[in-house]
Amino acid sequence: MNVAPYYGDTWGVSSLRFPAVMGVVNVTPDSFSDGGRYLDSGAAVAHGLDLLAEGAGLLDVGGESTRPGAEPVSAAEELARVIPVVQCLVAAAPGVCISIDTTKAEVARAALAAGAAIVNDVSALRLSHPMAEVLAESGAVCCLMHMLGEPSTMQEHPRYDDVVSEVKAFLEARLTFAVTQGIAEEAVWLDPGIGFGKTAQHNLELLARLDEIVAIGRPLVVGTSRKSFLGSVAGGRDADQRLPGTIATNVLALERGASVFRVHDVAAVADALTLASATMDARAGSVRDHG
Ligand code: PMM
Repeated sequence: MNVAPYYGDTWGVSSLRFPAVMGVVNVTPDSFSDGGRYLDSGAAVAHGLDLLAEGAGLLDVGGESTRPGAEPVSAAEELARVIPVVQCLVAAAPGVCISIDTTKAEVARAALAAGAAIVNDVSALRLSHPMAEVLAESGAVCCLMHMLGEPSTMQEHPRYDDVVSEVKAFLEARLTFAVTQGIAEEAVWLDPGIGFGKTAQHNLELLARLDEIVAIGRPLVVGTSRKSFLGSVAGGRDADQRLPGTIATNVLALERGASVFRVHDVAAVADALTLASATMDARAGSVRDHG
Protein backbone atom coordinates (compact mmCIF):
# COMPACT_ATOMS: atom_id res chain seq x y z
CA MET A 1 0.00 0.00 0.00
CA ASN A 2 1.12 3.51 -0.72
CA VAL A 3 -0.85 6.54 0.34
CA ALA A 4 2.02 8.92 -0.38
CA PRO A 5 1.51 11.80 -2.81
CA TYR A 6 2.19 10.95 -6.44
CA TYR A 7 4.29 13.99 -7.38
CA GLY A 8 6.62 13.21 -10.25
CA ASP A 9 4.31 10.59 -11.63
CA THR A 10 2.02 11.08 -14.57
CA TRP A 11 -1.13 11.73 -12.61
CA GLY A 12 -4.58 10.65 -13.64
CA VAL A 13 -6.69 7.61 -13.02
CA SER A 14 -4.41 5.16 -14.81
CA SER A 15 -1.60 5.91 -12.37
CA LEU A 16 -3.83 5.89 -9.31
CA ARG A 17 -2.96 3.15 -6.90
CA PHE A 18 -5.38 1.68 -4.36
CA PRO A 19 -5.94 2.22 -1.54
CA ALA A 20 -6.16 5.92 -2.29
CA VAL A 21 -7.08 8.88 -0.15
CA MET A 22 -9.55 11.24 -1.86
CA GLY A 23 -9.16 14.74 -0.43
CA VAL A 24 -12.35 16.81 -0.24
CA VAL A 25 -12.36 20.29 -1.80
CA ASN A 26 -15.82 21.76 -1.19
CA VAL A 27 -16.31 25.03 -3.07
CA THR A 28 -19.60 25.67 -1.28
CA PRO A 29 -20.97 28.08 1.29
CA ASP A 30 -22.94 25.40 3.14
CA SER A 31 -21.25 21.97 3.31
CA PHE A 32 -21.78 20.65 6.82
CA SER A 33 -18.20 20.52 8.05
CA ASP A 34 -16.25 23.00 5.95
CA GLY A 35 -18.91 25.11 4.21
CA GLY A 36 -17.73 28.57 3.25
CA ARG A 37 -14.04 27.98 3.97
CA TYR A 38 -13.01 27.44 0.35
CA LEU A 39 -15.70 29.31 -1.57
CA ASP A 40 -13.05 31.61 -2.95
CA SER A 41 -11.39 29.71 -5.81
CA GLY A 42 -7.86 30.74 -4.76
CA ALA A 43 -8.45 29.34 -1.27
CA ALA A 44 -9.93 26.15 -2.76
CA VAL A 45 -6.92 25.62 -5.03
CA ALA A 46 -4.45 26.27 -2.19
CA HIS A 47 -6.37 23.83 -0.03
CA GLY A 48 -6.33 21.20 -2.79
CA LEU A 49 -2.57 21.55 -3.20
CA ASP A 50 -2.14 21.19 0.57
CA LEU A 51 -4.20 17.99 0.51
CA LEU A 52 -2.04 16.57 -2.31
CA ALA A 53 1.08 17.34 -0.28
CA GLU A 54 -0.51 15.62 2.72
CA GLY A 55 -0.96 12.38 0.78
CA ALA A 56 -4.17 12.63 -1.22
CA GLY A 57 -4.02 10.46 -4.34
CA LEU A 58 -6.94 12.34 -5.84
CA LEU A 59 -9.11 15.38 -5.10
CA ASP A 60 -12.90 15.51 -5.07
CA VAL A 61 -14.01 19.01 -6.11
CA GLY A 62 -17.66 19.86 -5.40
CA GLY A 63 -19.78 22.97 -5.88
CA GLU A 64 -23.12 21.83 -4.47
CA SER A 65 -23.63 20.80 -0.87
CA THR A 66 -25.38 17.47 -0.28
CA ARG A 67 -25.90 18.06 3.44
CA PRO A 68 -29.32 17.03 4.75
CA GLY A 69 -31.81 19.76 3.86
CA ALA A 70 -29.41 21.50 1.43
CA GLU A 71 -30.97 23.62 -1.30
CA PRO A 72 -30.03 22.80 -4.91
CA VAL A 73 -27.81 25.27 -6.81
CA SER A 74 -28.15 26.19 -10.49
CA ALA A 75 -25.81 24.71 -13.08
CA ALA A 76 -24.48 28.21 -13.82
CA GLU A 77 -23.59 28.78 -10.17
CA GLU A 78 -22.03 25.34 -9.81
CA LEU A 79 -19.97 25.81 -12.98
CA ALA A 80 -18.76 29.21 -11.75
CA ARG A 81 -17.64 27.65 -8.47
CA VAL A 82 -15.86 24.53 -9.67
CA ILE A 83 -14.46 25.04 -13.16
CA PRO A 84 -11.86 27.70 -12.23
CA VAL A 85 -10.74 25.45 -9.37
CA VAL A 86 -10.32 22.41 -11.64
CA GLN A 87 -8.45 24.51 -14.22
CA CYS A 88 -6.08 26.00 -11.66
CA LEU A 89 -5.39 22.67 -9.98
CA VAL A 90 -4.56 21.05 -13.32
CA ALA A 91 -2.23 23.96 -14.14
CA ALA A 92 -0.56 23.92 -10.72
CA ALA A 93 -0.19 20.13 -10.42
CA PRO A 94 0.01 18.65 -13.94
CA GLY A 95 -1.43 15.16 -14.09
CA VAL A 96 -3.39 15.61 -10.85
CA CYS A 97 -6.27 13.16 -10.54
CA ILE A 98 -9.45 15.16 -10.03
CA SER A 99 -12.93 13.90 -9.38
CA ILE A 100 -15.85 16.26 -9.89
CA ASP A 101 -18.61 15.81 -7.31
CA THR A 102 -21.74 16.66 -9.29
CA THR A 103 -25.10 15.26 -10.33
CA LYS A 104 -25.34 17.57 -13.38
CA ALA A 105 -24.21 16.38 -16.80
CA GLU A 106 -23.20 19.85 -17.96
CA VAL A 107 -20.98 20.37 -14.93
CA ALA A 108 -19.44 16.94 -15.45
CA ARG A 109 -18.82 17.67 -19.13
CA ALA A 110 -17.14 21.01 -18.42
CA ALA A 111 -15.04 19.60 -15.59
CA LEU A 112 -13.83 16.69 -17.74
CA ALA A 113 -12.92 19.19 -20.49
CA ALA A 114 -10.99 21.20 -17.88
CA GLY A 115 -8.95 18.13 -16.89
CA ALA A 116 -10.97 16.16 -14.34
CA ALA A 117 -10.79 12.39 -14.78
CA ILE A 118 -13.58 11.10 -12.56
CA VAL A 119 -17.24 12.00 -12.06
CA ASN A 120 -18.54 11.42 -8.54
CA ASP A 121 -22.31 11.32 -9.00
CA VAL A 122 -24.10 10.90 -5.67
CA SER A 123 -27.35 10.33 -7.58
CA ALA A 124 -25.84 7.33 -9.40
CA LEU A 125 -27.02 8.60 -12.83
CA ARG A 126 -30.59 9.19 -11.65
CA LEU A 127 -30.83 12.99 -11.70
CA SER A 128 -29.42 14.13 -15.00
CA HIS A 129 -30.21 11.92 -17.95
CA PRO A 130 -27.36 13.00 -20.25
CA MET A 131 -24.87 12.08 -17.51
CA ALA A 132 -24.57 8.48 -18.71
CA GLU A 133 -23.93 9.72 -22.24
CA VAL A 134 -21.21 12.13 -21.04
CA LEU A 135 -19.52 9.27 -19.20
CA ALA A 136 -19.85 6.75 -22.02
CA GLU A 137 -18.46 9.20 -24.57
CA SER A 138 -15.59 10.46 -22.43
CA GLY A 139 -14.56 7.10 -20.97
CA ALA A 140 -14.19 8.84 -17.60
CA VAL A 141 -14.35 6.85 -14.40
CA CYS A 142 -17.57 7.36 -12.46
CA CYS A 143 -18.44 6.79 -8.84
CA LEU A 144 -22.05 5.70 -8.33
CA MET A 145 -23.36 6.20 -4.80
CA HIS A 146 -26.38 4.93 -2.91
CA MET A 147 -28.77 7.53 -1.54
CA LEU A 148 -32.30 7.00 -0.21
CA GLY A 149 -34.45 9.87 -1.49
CA GLU A 150 -32.73 13.19 -2.05
CA PRO A 151 -30.67 15.51 0.15
CA SER A 152 -33.62 17.72 1.10
CA THR A 153 -35.55 14.80 2.64
CA MET A 154 -33.17 11.86 2.99
CA GLN A 155 -32.78 11.97 6.77
CA GLU A 156 -36.54 11.94 7.43
CA HIS A 157 -37.06 8.48 8.96
CA PRO A 158 -34.97 6.33 6.59
CA ARG A 159 -36.17 2.70 6.73
CA TYR A 160 -34.77 -0.56 5.37
CA ASP A 161 -35.54 -4.22 6.04
CA ASP A 162 -31.84 -5.03 5.60
CA VAL A 163 -29.79 -1.97 4.79
CA VAL A 164 -26.76 -3.91 3.52
CA SER A 165 -28.60 -6.15 1.08
CA GLU A 166 -30.74 -3.24 -0.15
CA VAL A 167 -27.75 -0.96 -0.73
CA LYS A 168 -25.93 -3.82 -2.44
CA ALA A 169 -28.89 -4.58 -4.73
CA PHE A 170 -29.20 -0.89 -5.60
CA LEU A 171 -25.49 -0.61 -6.49
CA GLU A 172 -25.63 -3.77 -8.60
CA ALA A 173 -28.65 -2.37 -10.46
CA ARG A 174 -26.92 0.98 -11.08
CA LEU A 175 -23.80 -0.80 -12.30
CA THR A 176 -25.92 -2.82 -14.73
CA PHE A 177 -27.69 0.35 -15.87
CA ALA A 178 -24.36 2.12 -16.43
CA VAL A 179 -23.10 -0.77 -18.56
CA THR A 180 -26.30 -0.81 -20.64
CA GLN A 181 -25.68 2.90 -21.30
CA GLY A 182 -22.26 2.16 -22.78
CA ILE A 183 -20.09 2.87 -19.71
CA ALA A 184 -17.34 0.30 -19.32
CA GLU A 185 -17.73 -1.81 -16.19
CA GLU A 186 -14.04 -1.18 -15.44
CA ALA A 187 -14.79 2.54 -15.30
CA VAL A 188 -17.30 2.24 -12.46
CA TRP A 189 -16.60 2.70 -8.76
CA LEU A 190 -19.32 2.18 -6.16
CA ASP A 191 -20.10 3.84 -2.82
CA PRO A 192 -22.61 2.80 -0.10
CA GLY A 193 -23.38 6.47 0.62
CA ILE A 194 -22.66 6.67 4.32
CA GLY A 195 -25.05 9.25 5.82
CA PHE A 196 -27.27 9.56 2.75
CA GLY A 197 -30.70 8.47 3.97
CA LYS A 198 -29.33 6.36 6.83
CA THR A 199 -29.56 6.35 10.60
CA ALA A 200 -26.42 5.93 12.71
CA GLN A 201 -27.30 2.23 13.07
CA HIS A 202 -27.62 1.86 9.27
CA ASN A 203 -24.18 3.45 8.81
CA LEU A 204 -22.63 1.13 11.41
CA GLU A 205 -24.19 -1.94 9.78
CA LEU A 206 -22.92 -0.91 6.37
CA LEU A 207 -19.40 -0.47 7.72
CA ALA A 208 -19.52 -3.72 9.68
CA ARG A 209 -20.62 -5.67 6.58
CA LEU A 210 -18.78 -3.62 3.96
CA ASP A 211 -17.12 -6.79 2.62
CA GLU A 212 -20.53 -7.87 1.26
CA ILE A 213 -20.62 -4.75 -0.91
CA VAL A 214 -16.95 -5.06 -1.87
CA ALA A 215 -17.92 -8.51 -3.19
CA ILE A 216 -19.73 -6.84 -6.12
CA GLY A 217 -16.23 -6.60 -7.53
CA ARG A 218 -15.80 -2.89 -8.25
CA PRO A 219 -13.55 -0.48 -6.30
CA LEU A 220 -15.47 0.81 -3.29
CA VAL A 221 -15.37 4.44 -2.18
CA VAL A 222 -16.32 5.25 1.42
CA GLY A 223 -17.07 8.67 2.86
CA THR A 224 -17.41 8.74 6.64
CA SER A 225 -15.34 11.89 7.17
CA ARG A 226 -16.71 14.11 9.98
CA LYS A 227 -20.24 12.78 9.45
CA SER A 228 -22.81 13.23 12.19
CA PHE A 229 -23.13 9.56 13.20
CA LEU A 230 -19.48 9.70 14.32
CA GLY A 231 -20.52 12.43 16.72
CA SER A 232 -23.68 10.75 17.98
CA VAL A 233 -22.15 7.28 18.48
CA ALA A 234 -19.25 8.81 20.44
CA GLY A 235 -21.65 10.54 22.82
CA GLY A 236 -21.90 13.93 21.13
CA ARG A 237 -19.06 15.41 19.08
CA ASP A 238 -19.14 18.46 16.83
CA ALA A 239 -17.80 18.15 13.26
CA ASP A 240 -14.37 19.48 14.31
CA GLN A 241 -14.11 16.76 16.99
CA ARG A 242 -14.76 13.77 14.73
CA LEU A 243 -11.25 12.97 13.53
CA PRO A 244 -10.84 9.93 15.83
CA GLY A 245 -14.12 8.52 14.51
CA THR A 246 -13.11 9.33 10.95
CA ILE A 247 -9.84 7.46 11.38
CA ALA A 248 -11.44 4.46 13.10
CA THR A 249 -14.08 4.01 10.42
CA ASN A 250 -11.65 4.44 7.51
CA VAL A 251 -9.24 1.89 8.98
CA LEU A 252 -12.15 -0.50 9.39
CA ALA A 253 -13.28 0.11 5.83
CA LEU A 254 -9.75 -0.60 4.57
CA GLU A 255 -9.69 -3.87 6.46
CA ARG A 256 -13.03 -4.83 4.89
CA GLY A 257 -11.74 -4.14 1.37
CA ALA A 258 -12.60 -0.52 0.48
CA SER A 259 -10.32 1.15 -2.07
CA VAL A 260 -10.92 4.92 -1.93
CA PHE A 261 -11.29 6.96 1.25
CA ARG A 262 -13.02 10.33 0.88
CA VAL A 263 -11.81 12.56 3.73
CA HIS A 264 -11.21 16.14 4.78
CA ASP A 265 -8.29 15.37 7.14
CA VAL A 266 -5.92 13.82 4.63
CA ALA A 267 -2.64 13.76 6.57
CA ALA A 268 -4.06 11.96 9.61
CA VAL A 269 -6.10 9.44 7.62
CA ALA A 270 -3.27 8.72 5.16
CA ASP A 271 -0.97 7.97 8.12
CA ALA A 272 -3.54 5.75 9.76
CA LEU A 273 -4.17 3.83 6.53
CA THR A 274 -0.45 3.38 5.92
CA LEU A 275 -0.06 1.85 9.37
CA ALA A 276 -3.18 -0.27 9.05
CA SER A 277 -2.09 -1.49 5.64
CA ALA A 278 1.41 -2.33 6.86
CA THR A 279 -0.15 -4.36 9.66
CA MET A 280 -2.38 -6.21 7.19
CA ASP A 281 0.65 -6.90 4.96
CA ALA A 282 2.55 -8.29 7.95
CA ARG A 283 -0.27 -10.75 8.65
CA ALA A 284 -0.14 -11.81 5.01
CA GLY A 285 3.58 -12.52 5.40
CA SER A 286 4.55 -9.74 3.01
CA VAL A 287 8.30 -9.31 2.50
CA ARG A 288 7.90 -5.56 2.03
CA ASP A 289 10.17 -3.58 4.33
CA HIS A 290 8.42 -0.78 6.14
CA GLY A 291 11.66 0.31 7.90
N1 PMM B 1 -20.31 12.55 0.98
C1 PMM B 1 -20.53 13.86 0.77
C2 PMM B 1 -20.42 14.41 -0.52
N2 PMM B 1 -20.07 13.64 -1.57
N3 PMM B 1 -19.49 11.55 -2.44
C3 PMM B 1 -19.28 10.23 -2.26
N4 PMM B 1 -18.94 9.46 -3.32
N5 PMM B 1 -19.40 9.64 -1.04
C4 PMM B 1 -19.74 10.36 0.08
O1 PMM B 1 -19.86 9.76 1.17
C5 PMM B 1 -19.97 11.76 -0.08
C6 PMM B 1 -19.84 12.32 -1.38
C7 PMM B 1 -20.92 14.72 1.93
O2 PMM B 1 -19.83 15.16 2.65
P1 PMM B 1 -19.24 16.66 2.56
O3 PMM B 1 -20.40 17.61 2.71
O4 PMM B 1 -18.28 16.76 3.65
O5 PMM B 1 -18.55 16.82 1.23
